[in-house]
Amino acid sequence: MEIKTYAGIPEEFAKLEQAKVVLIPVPYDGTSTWQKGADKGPKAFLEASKNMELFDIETNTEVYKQGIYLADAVTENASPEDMVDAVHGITKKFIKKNKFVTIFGGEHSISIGTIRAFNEMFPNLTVLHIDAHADLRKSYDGSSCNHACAVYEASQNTNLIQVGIRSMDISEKSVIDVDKTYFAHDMATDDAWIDAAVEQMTDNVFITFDLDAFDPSILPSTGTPEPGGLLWYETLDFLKQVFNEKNVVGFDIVELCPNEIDTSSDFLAAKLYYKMLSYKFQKDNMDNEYGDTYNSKTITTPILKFKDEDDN
Ligand SMILES: [Mn+2]
Repeated sequence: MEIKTYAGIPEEFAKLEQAKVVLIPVPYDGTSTWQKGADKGPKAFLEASKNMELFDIETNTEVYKQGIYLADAVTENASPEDMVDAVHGITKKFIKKNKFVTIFGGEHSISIGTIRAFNEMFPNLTVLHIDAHADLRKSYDGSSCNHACAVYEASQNTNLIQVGIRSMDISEKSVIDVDKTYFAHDMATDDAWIDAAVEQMTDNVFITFDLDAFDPSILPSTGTPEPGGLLWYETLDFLKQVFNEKNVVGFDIVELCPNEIDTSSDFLAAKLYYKMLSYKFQKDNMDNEYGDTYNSKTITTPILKFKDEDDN
């Protein structure tokens, strides 16, 4: 990838040693079933980010000054399983460096690796899954590392909360926990879901954000668009509350499937990513306890600092 820094930020804010945030691109599209092109997502996202203004009005911050390191893209694609292993390994490596780790896909199967890494490193993990689709199949098309299986593993060994769901297979009914699922048709008529969902979260929260959760009217460039999705400000209101009340330990954003005619979806994805960082670091001064690594007092778990080891 010829793009050297996230959003074209000056190199002084993009060095690994000083950066609190790591961004790992995963241009993978091995298992998508309908429109191909999620492998081009990271490049379109990074291009759009370069054209974004970097002062966030709402939080009155310039979060890029916390430092954002753009990692080498994960290009392993020999098999879905190999890709998941590679994503898992690299994600864990950067968590152990005490960075706030973020991942941009690629299709949703990459999250099997990201979630596995976060779940191994943070106790009592909540996975907040924002998506149009339930993604709860145990296996699909001969693999448990298919995009249709993105959160099956999380459903078995994390506190999984699903938001925005409006499409699923009947076979997933035996897996889905309806008490922790917020269906789009209910969300459309009552905003009590925001408080209810936050209430169900443990302190450590990993967010996996499938962009098809958004309504196709504001985000058409995704592999499997579904009508009736989230709009911009309700999404931000929800995320703001999650970041304010919980210890968000990392996030991924997946399923941007760009096209050359309309780049507005790429910009939405770029802005969403930056907003999430702005909320995360809103209360951080430039020189407080974060230092040059993500090793925050806000981690209220027994793990205060990970040893920087190269093993997985
Ligand atoms: Mn989806």
